[in-house]
Amino acid sequence: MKYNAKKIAEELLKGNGYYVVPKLFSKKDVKVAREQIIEIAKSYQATQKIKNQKELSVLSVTNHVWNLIDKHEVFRKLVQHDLIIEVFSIILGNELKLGSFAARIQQPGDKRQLPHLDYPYWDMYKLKSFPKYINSSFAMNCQSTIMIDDFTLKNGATMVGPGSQLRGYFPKEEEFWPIMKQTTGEAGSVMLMTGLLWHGAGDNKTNKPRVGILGQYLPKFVKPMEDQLASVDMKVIKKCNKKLQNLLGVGYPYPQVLDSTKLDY
Ligand SMILES: O=C(O)CCC(=O)C(=O)O
Repeated sequence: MKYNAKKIAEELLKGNGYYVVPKLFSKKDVKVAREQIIEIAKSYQATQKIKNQKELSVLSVTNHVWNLIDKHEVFRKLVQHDLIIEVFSIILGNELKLGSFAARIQQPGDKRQLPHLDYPYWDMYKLKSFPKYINSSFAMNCQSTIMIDDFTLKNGATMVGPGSQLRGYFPKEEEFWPIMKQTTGEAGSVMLMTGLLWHGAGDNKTNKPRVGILGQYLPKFVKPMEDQLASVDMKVIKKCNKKLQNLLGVGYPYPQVLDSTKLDY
């Protein structure tokens, strides 16, 4: 299926604020990704202090597996899908950077999240810590949510507030719940949005974990949330193609020491 990246970008910016691309990723890639995420999440059980033994019966004690780029080649493939990069380059500029690529597991029984914005807007409830007149005139974050399991109304498919990306302020619950919709889809589908869209994971009322991968993409001038160059092994980075190296920030020159008296000759 051929998608029109410009139209999708327009929908994220000026339309409903989100777009679900059905089954963008192959069953094989999704299976490998799921196996990897589960294996890593399970290994956390051994290293984390578990207060409640019952937690051992679910997939893991964690809601996140961070730094996926370092963990397996399948993630290095998923993160740079042409359609995602094309759409997000229109919105963020063609030197966009990866802010984070992490699995998020909505565990059985996990309650819905409060509606929120994503980094760097996530704490915009502290309005004074942001520039005066900050608004939604341009986006400083794009998010991809890759559905590693089917996302359903029962297992906590991501909740969104259609059109809320235009409001430019932190979500108010009384404004979110009346407009809330859930973004369902089969495993391998991806939901695209900007970090300005009011959203959050839904209630997982099933007895199985709901796994997704959250990809955070930023304009080149926003500091990434995960320090890619410090987190991903240099041996892995050297083997990445140019497109992924650029996403990880290889060669991006700032900040740098420009004061010659501080340079080590
Ligand atoms: O897992 C989801 O559906 C959304 C998660 C999310 O919005 C977050 O953790 O910031």
